[in-house]
Amino acid sequence: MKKSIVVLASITFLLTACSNSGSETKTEATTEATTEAATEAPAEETPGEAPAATDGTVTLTGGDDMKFDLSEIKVKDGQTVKLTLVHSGKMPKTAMGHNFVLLATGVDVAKFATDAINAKDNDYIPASHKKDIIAHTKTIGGGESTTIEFKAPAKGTYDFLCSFPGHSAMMKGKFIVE
Ligand SMILES: [Cu+2]
Repeated sequence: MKKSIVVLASITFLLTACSNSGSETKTEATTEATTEAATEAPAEETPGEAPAATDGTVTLTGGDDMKFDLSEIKVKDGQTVKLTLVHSGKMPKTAMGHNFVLLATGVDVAKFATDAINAKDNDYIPASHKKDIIAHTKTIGGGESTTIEFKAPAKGTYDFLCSFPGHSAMMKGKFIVE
């Protein structure tokens, strides 16, 4: 009986002590924790969100599934773009070739792709559209990669595609110069 009274007394004392001096510190602690959580959360998300590095280095991957991993590429005005095209598949160039073609503004993508079908001898780069092309890679097959460097065109939004026959329906995107 005596023991439980002592225990009760201690608990009462602790509770009193808490409610007296504790209320202020408790609020502070909660505020701190909230602020920390708020500032930490976005910082963790940032790396995964960026589709390309801000230094103009771009890696674009296409596989046997006939898809590019990026539908949007962003670079900065005046930057030298170093673009690496990676073919992550296993199929040969003749069956599943991929390239990257960046078109000037105002070029009809569908028309370009249609004309590219007849340009097999020139890596599917139609000579008649030379002035419509800002930059392009060679056409590669599974397991290969290729890198090109070019100066980013003027600020704006441009179309890019793979000009291998039939691929541009799936393999295309926007190249944005900010
Ligand atoms: Cu392709």
